[in-house]
Amino acid sequence: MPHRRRRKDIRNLAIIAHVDHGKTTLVDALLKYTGAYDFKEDEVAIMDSNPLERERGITIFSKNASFEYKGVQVNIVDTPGHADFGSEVERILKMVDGVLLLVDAFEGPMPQTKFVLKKSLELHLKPILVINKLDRANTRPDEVADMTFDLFCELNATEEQLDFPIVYASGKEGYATLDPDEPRDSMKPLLDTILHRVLPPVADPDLPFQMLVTMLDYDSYVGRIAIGRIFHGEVAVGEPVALVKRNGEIAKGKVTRIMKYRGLKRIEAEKAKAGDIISISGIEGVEVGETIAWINKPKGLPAIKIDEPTISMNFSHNTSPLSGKDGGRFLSSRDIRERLEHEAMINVGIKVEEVDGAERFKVSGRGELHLAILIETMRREGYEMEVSRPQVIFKKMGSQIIEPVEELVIEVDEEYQGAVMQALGSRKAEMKDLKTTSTGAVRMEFVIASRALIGFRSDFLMMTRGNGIMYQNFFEYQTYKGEMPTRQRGVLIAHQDGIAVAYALYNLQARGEIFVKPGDKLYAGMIIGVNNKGANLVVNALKRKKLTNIRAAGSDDAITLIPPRPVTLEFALEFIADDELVEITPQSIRIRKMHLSEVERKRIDRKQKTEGR
Ligand SMILES: Nc1nc2c(ncn2[C@@H]2O[C@H](COP(=O)(O)OP(=O)(O)OP(=O)(O)O)[C@@H](O)[C@H]2O)c(=O)[nH]1
Ligand SMILES: [Mg+2]
Repeated sequence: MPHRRRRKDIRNLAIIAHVDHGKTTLVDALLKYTGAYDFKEDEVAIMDSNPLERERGITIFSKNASFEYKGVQVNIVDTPGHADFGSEVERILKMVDGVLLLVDAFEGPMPQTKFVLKKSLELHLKPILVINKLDRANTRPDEVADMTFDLFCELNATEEQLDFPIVYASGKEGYATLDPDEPRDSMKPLLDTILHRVLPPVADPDLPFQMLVTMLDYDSYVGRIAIGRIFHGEVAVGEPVALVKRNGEIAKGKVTRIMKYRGLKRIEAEKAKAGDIISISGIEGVEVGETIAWINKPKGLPAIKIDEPTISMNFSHNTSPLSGKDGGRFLSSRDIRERLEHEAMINVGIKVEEVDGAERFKVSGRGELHLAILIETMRREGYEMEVSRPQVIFKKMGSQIIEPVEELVIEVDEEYQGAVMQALGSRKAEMKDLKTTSTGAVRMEFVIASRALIGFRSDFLMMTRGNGIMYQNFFEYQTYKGEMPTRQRGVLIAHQDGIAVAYALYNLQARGEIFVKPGDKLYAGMIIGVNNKGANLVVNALKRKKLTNIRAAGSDDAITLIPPRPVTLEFALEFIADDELVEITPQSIRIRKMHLSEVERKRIDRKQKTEGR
């Protein structure tokens, strides 16, 4: 092999792990130790800068940061751990030369650990294992190291990959050590391991310019921004460049701005060279996976695979009687269409199609969370809309229909094992493994159709009183698994428009969980709670107590209501049936029947029954 030039002044790495194993907190620790960011008191997870990330305590968007250590610039990409964003992590791995694989010192490797490790090994990366959260009680670092070693073997790691270094750390306390019995005082051992074990990027500035676009950003002033790594050559502001599309077509553009990463900031630069991770503006129509190249000899880098969407929902403008009364600023189909088209442009994995003559849009994404984040973002921007139940996307293989199935890991106390197994059995799950963990919990692994899992999480939380852990992860496509049970419980439906009354809700709460509180605006066809008995019931939630004598006056106030179930977006999307919708406004999330009139619902019901006969 010819001698390959490497740039010793730089390292590019990503930090990967299962959700919540402490990636963002560890980046905090590295930025703090190297002084790349000036932390204020109590400031944590600074990379989770988006308001939705802060609210949910998870990373949604990958982000770049950089710091300097011993004269070397280290670019680090913090990635999301949630399974919906797995394909984004996979793309990011193409941009880096090394990874920190974090594993919680108590939990050990989890489904997403396996997924991200598999992708890293396939790309010939040599991970550094960081056994993290060493400060927690009941950690078992040696056992976790062994379990991770076994996982490397199971995933066919090479000899070289198996020779991974292990660093023990606590991102929270800000220390790392090569030996858990040694003193723990700084991040230095991890930083030194990064310098020694992450290869400097292969980078020849004399070759023609080539940059692989791994992420996109948008700025209303400069338009689309391409983010990625320069593999070869150099580029400067003002230069003409070529854009090599995925199909080999060539478009032309001109670099109007180059930004590099310093700490958490992007700073403008006049030029950049091989090995740098940068963002470039000025290339119209650029998409993820394409190559920006030298204008005189444009050559594409190997294309990045973009995973197909797995789930879809219909979006349309809000047709409820309360439309526009909740402070929404963007109400029309046209508003929604423009916003969705913009999203499809920059959010890889989101696809938008028109249905029903442009009144409705089928929006497809990589999972329920992926779409829920889009809805939540639009809602905060002032959009109102209604969305239908998430549907899994089937595929055809020859004459066969195939559907996505997931690996599901569940950890519960023994007392809930039976109920969970029964619920999953009825959803045609196949059990793959069952063990008792060192803390005495039961850990079960299943393979189950993705379709069967929609709506399961809320049942699971109720079943285990919030004490269970559940992780799912796309596994593969398998042959269609047949009919799945639908929601067993019925719903309580408001009979007419008005304001919910405490007395009426008091009488309804014996039937099942209630979603609304006194004073809430209701409309005919809106779903206000659950009917445990199974059937759908139209009920009067506006009824006041008859004042038969003087003492009864005002007694409404004395009624004690069970606190209603808060209708969060995730709950609503999981809960609704095929003939129901979630209404989303900046202020409220409501659940409703698609057809608000009872007569209309009955008519459709009868028609379906006659047709089904
Ligand atoms: N005890 C302890 N807790 C930690 C440590 N690092 C992170 N945590 C906690 O674990 C939770 C998740 O931490 P994050 O850093 O957001 O985890 P993450 O891997 O970035 O999560 P995602 O980006 O959502 O996948 C937070 O509540 C942290 O406070 C640690 O070293 N020790
Ligand atoms: Mg994070």
